[in-house]
Amino acid sequence: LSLASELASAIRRKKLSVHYQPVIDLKTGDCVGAEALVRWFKSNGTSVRPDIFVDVAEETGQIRALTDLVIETTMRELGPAMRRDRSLHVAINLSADDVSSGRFLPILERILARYDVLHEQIWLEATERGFPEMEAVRETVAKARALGFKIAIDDFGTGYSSLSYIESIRLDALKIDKSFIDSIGQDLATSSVTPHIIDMAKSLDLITVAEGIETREQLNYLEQHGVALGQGWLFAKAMPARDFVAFVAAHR
Ligand code: G
Ligand code: G
Ligand code: MN
Ligand code: NA
Repeated sequence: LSLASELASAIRRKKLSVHYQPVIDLKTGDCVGAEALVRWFKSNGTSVRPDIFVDVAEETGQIRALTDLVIETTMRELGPAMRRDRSLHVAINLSADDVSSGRFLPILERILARYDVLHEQIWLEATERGFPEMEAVRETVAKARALGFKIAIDDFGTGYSSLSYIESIRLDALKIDKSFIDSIGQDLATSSVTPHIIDMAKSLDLITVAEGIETREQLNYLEQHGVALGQGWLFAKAMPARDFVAFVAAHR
């Protein structure tokens, strides 16, 4: 059986899981939200890496169904906690196809209403590469923001977007790619770029989120440079919903 057809069957039978990585307020240490990360645990005990099967989904026309399943699972699992705590957000990763078609929006709207989650509690993440310079992207982003969703640009600094293009789209948050966080305190090619990436985000007046924080030194640097939020193994790896809800309760 090919990976593509196994994936089709897993999506159809709703056999994909979602894990949630805590997003931390770097000043207070509070958990303010999560990033939803899709997982595929097969019944034979093995698992497939998301970067592999998300690519397969994109190449074989299954990404729409995957995105829908992630949205539905996330709202079912985190909806009750998000209703109790309106300051809690969850970030959903979108593919380029989702962003340019905007097709997920009505589905997301319907599911939100069902679970009584507010638009502002949902962040939509798209990578810089998912933001081709297209009118359709601009339209989807504008429509989503008008509805109250927050838009975050993922893996910031790794794409080829010009600053003027980024500036021309109204966004809410910018997620600084892990490669820049890795370079903090190291002698790497990206080390000298990191403070500029942070300054750029601040000058654009966006919420800054640092990805992949693994050390206390990185945390201190980011906090001192005014980065608002962060995720990484220093705090927690992505975890099942039940564990995430307990994590939030312990970190508020
Ligand atoms: O934990 P990590 O290995 O989860 O994720 C690997 C890659 O897969 C990352 O680039 C991440 O953005 C992407 N990814 C994880 N979950 C989703 C999802 O639900 N949808 C899409 N489109 N990408 C995802
Ligand atoms: O591309 P995106 O940023 O959506 O993907 C997030 C990816 O980063 C996921 O694969 C997630 O598991 C991974 N990740 C999150 N925090 C850390 C970290 O501190 N260290 C490492 N190595 N990976 C991380
Ligand atoms: Mn992401
Ligand atoms: Na990222």
